[in-house]
Amino acid sequence: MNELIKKIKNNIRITQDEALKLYDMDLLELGSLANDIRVSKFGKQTFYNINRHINPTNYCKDTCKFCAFSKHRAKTSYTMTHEQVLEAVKTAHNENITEVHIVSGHNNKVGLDWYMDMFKIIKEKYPNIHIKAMTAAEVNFIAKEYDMNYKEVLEMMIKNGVDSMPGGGAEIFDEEVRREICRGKVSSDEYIEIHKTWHEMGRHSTCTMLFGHVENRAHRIDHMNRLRDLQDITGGFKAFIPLVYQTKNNYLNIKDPLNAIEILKTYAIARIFLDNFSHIKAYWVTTTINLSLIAQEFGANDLDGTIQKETINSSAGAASANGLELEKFKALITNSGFIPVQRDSLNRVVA
Ligand code: V47
Repeated sequence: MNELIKKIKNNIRITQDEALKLYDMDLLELGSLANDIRVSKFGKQTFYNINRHINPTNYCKDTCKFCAFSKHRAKTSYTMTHEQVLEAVKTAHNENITEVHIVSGHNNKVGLDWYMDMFKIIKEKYPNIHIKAMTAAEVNFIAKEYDMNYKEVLEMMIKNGVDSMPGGGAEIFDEEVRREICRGKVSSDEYIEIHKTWHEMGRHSTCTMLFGHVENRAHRIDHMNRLRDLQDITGGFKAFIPLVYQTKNNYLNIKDPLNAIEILKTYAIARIFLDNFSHIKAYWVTTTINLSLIAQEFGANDLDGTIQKETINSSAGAASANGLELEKFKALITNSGFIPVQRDSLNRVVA
């Protein structure tokens, strides 16, 4: 272990085997290594943005076992009209958001225009709001459904006002786990190819990892490794977001959710292993706000945003349905000893 610690302290890239070994390290020792890296990059600054999540439809042709959001589990399906989406953006605009984060089910009933016109209408009305929309899973769905290649879908998104892509749909890249939890949706290679193509078009995205279900530690490291490899090539990822699996209302039926130690170790390892990523996000929605604040000491430098409304994770048990009030959010960061810094969707500081 001493050699490995020396390597990390000297900022030398670690291997997958070494990353796996870090799980055996004492939590506080591991946290301290990750914190040193965090402090060297950002000091005590913790970044957040003022955003609004919108999930315009839960109708989904796919059935992911971990999902409580889609109509398969929610039983009732809904699809918002463009007017309803616009109304949600209008309310959020009045509260000074800089970003809308839009993720939908794979709805094969509404047509391609429903997706694209939604972005166009928002952009026309609110040109200053950054539209972060269309996960790689949605891009793959549209491409297959309408017989298009990825580049054509991505170009269409840009033409209609999408600025960046969110990281949803990554789950766990290991093919066997993927077959078990989300058979039939975007494959790992396709996820990587879609983000790579997007980056090559000069655009940015974020990436995620859903953990704490049937995967093991090695699967998590393999997942991060595939992202690190792509980041070496394109540099297009703006953040890595480990999403803690929420146990309620879904088909996975996991009896033992992860404990805080395993979650914090995963954040710390992400900070150390992903040496080519700037922002490691402790998405408070799935981590809980209390643990997110602690994760600031374990390598995380970003807590996402105020969210305002959230459906995907709150359907599965997260306490995020109505977001967090901005002043309270900032006070929580400050009272935990960090400095809240508002950023935009591309990590630039908002004055
Ligand atoms: O893709 C679904 C995940 C994702 C569950 O890119 C679940 O900045 C936990 O991707 N327990 C959507 N997670 C959310 C997402 C996201 C969130 C915040 C920031 C960003 C970003 C992206 O939520 C889905 C899926 O991976 N999810 N069900 C569940 N039961």
